[in-house]
Amino acid sequence: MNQSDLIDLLSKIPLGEIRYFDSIGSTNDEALQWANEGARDLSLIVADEQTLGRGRMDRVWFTPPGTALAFSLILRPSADEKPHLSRLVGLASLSITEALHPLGLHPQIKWPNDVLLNQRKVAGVLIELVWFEEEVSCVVIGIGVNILQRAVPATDILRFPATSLENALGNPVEREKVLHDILSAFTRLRPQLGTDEIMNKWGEALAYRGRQVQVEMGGDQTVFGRLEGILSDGSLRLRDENGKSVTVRFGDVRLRPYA
Ligand code: BT5
Repeated sequence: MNQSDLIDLLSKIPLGEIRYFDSIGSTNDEALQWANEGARDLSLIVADEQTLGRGRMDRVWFTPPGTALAFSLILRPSADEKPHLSRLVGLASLSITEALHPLGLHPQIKWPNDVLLNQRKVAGVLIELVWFEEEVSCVVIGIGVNILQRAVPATDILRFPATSLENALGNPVEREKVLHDILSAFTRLRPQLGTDEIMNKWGEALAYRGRQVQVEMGGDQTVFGRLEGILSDGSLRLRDENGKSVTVRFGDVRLRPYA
């Protein structure tokens, strides 16, 4: 990968500026800084390796060189998009699932931010906001996808089983094509952010729908229930054992199948 090949590869997608790094701390950190310096809408940072890749709550995201996709997209949301920013994690996850369908794969979204193949995590999304006074001025959407099996960390550091596209397909896939297809899906889906259509797609792609799950809420609170779907703000809807509807909002949450 290099900057000029990336520019050629992505030339048909209406992106902002593109920056490529052989190695970086975290593409999200670089994107947050660039956003503050005035990056254009849909500017993109791609790295071959991350030495300080992050997940939610500053957890480590492993990105060894030559094995994975690690990139961040900077969005300057329009006034129409601003009421729906909590849906962006769904939009980003759906962009990944849509890019994997043509490979014959059947990915699912483990709410809130993981993409699974065969019940294992193949990709993660990290959304971070940049505020200007009382308003969000930019959103950074970080996406990591395990392309080769060498991208998958050792099991002892994993909170959930992980896999790669190489493992799911039985052969390596060209990561540039996956990057192209995710970004192309994202720009195609973005105009649907405020619509029911995107919520329906998100709901249909959910892992564990109709199944009993447990959600660890950070601290020591755990909620159990049947996973029913997603609310219009992207919260998760469960039905508990007493038939009561329970809403789980974003935060330090950890979803697991239970029975
Ligand atoms: C995520 O967090 O899944 C969000 C990951 C976002 C990574 C992208 S890469 C580009 C951009 N720049 C960044 O610095 N980050 C974004 P979370 O749900 O909190 O999951 C984190 C957990 O996933 C860790 O605690 C590990 O257990 C596990 N993990 C780490 N590396 C992994 C990998 N390569 N594949 C699968 N699981 C991994």
